[in-house]
Amino acid sequence: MPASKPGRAGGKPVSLVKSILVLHGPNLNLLGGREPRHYGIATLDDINAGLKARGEAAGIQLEAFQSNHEGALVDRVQQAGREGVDFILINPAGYTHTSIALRDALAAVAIPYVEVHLSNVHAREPFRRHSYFSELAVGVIAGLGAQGYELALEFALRYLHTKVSQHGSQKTEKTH
Ligand code: CA2
Repeated sequence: MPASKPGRAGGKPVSLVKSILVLHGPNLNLLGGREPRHYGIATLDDINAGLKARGEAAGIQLEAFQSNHEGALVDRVQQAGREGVDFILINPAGYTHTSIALRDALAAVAIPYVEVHLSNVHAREPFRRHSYFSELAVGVIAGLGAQGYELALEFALRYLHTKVSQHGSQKTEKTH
């Protein structure tokens, strides 16, 4: 992903090439090893490679970032705001249930996002049922394993395509 996109409109960097950031929270670097019952057998590299291939085929820029540190994730979200990233897919992992700071960062940059969880957080311990992120998310996917990321990306691609159509000349919706 470039440090900044060419051109600015209304103070926001703009580019014709859409970009999506995939954020992975703490311990997701361990995927593919322990706890396959909850999190499946795919490694994080497997998941990211699949998403990157699909992004490339769709002609968008896609970058993935994982950190075990809350501040690093906050910094990456702020950076995404400066870069003009168009959409975020985020699995905040354990921070789902604790991090007001990461939620605040997403609210501040106002980039639409889908919250993804590998496991069905509603079928596990009660503390996993509350998320600081769901209320601000465009949508939430949980319990579909690695496929959840793929479905979230398909949604994001269609969401961005629709947005371009609505704001460009391809508008097909009826206006009253
Ligand atoms: O289901 C999800 O995707 C979670 O976000 C995963 C988090 C958990 O705290 C959330 O409640 C639900 C935990 C990620 C830990 O990932 C591991 C992967 C392999 C081995 C151990 C942990």
